[in-house]
Amino acid sequence: MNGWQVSSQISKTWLALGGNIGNVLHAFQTVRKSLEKHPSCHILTSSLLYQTPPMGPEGQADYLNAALHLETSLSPIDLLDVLQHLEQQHGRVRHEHWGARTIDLDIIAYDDISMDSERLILPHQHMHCRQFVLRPMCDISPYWLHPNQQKTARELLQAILSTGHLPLSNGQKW
Ligand code: A4P
Ligand code: MG
Repeated sequence: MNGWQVSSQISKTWLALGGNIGNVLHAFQTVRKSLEKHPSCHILTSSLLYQTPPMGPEGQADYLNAALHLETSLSPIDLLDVLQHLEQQHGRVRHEHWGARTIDLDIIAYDDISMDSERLILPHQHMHCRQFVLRPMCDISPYWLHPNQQKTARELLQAILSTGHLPLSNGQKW
């Protein structure tokens, strides 16, 4: 039995990975390996990897986006600390809001918790209107139910596509 399984409560969480500077694929793979090795995390599934048009300031390169489904015994805030530490290791410098970045690690959701604190908003406050989050989320948990919107990931993605947004190109394994 792994160490992580004997600790207190195991929760399910979904993470969004994004980035558009440097070797983003390598950064994603390194982050996934670090989470695999973390004693309090266990990766259940990885989404496919998507190349996505940038949202935010003009002139940015395309992004890569993906999502991970994890079991964890970390609390939401402790998980955020782990993710922010991984962002730092990958040279993440926070400057322009929605600007280019090496890697952005967001918690899409944690169990069916709905919270709004200074450091953490769950589910992620914009996840329900972003194809680059919902498309990978649909690979791993299409029937995940947004606790506030009362719609599944698949329904939220369908709602975006029905407004005329072009679907993303097919994803690939990573
Ligand atoms: N924070 C609150 N809730 C959360 C959460 N659920 N997960 C706080 C993670 N962090 C959360 O984030 C600012 C603060 O949000 C954190 O300190 C944390 O306490 P940040 O990553 O430092 O700053 P940011 O990047 O300006 O904000 P954010 O919200 O992460 O950026 P977004 O909204 O994710 O947008 N285009 C494409 N195609 N693909 C992308 O992935 N990403 C962005 C970034 C812009 N355009 C993109 C993409
Ligand atoms: Mg972020």
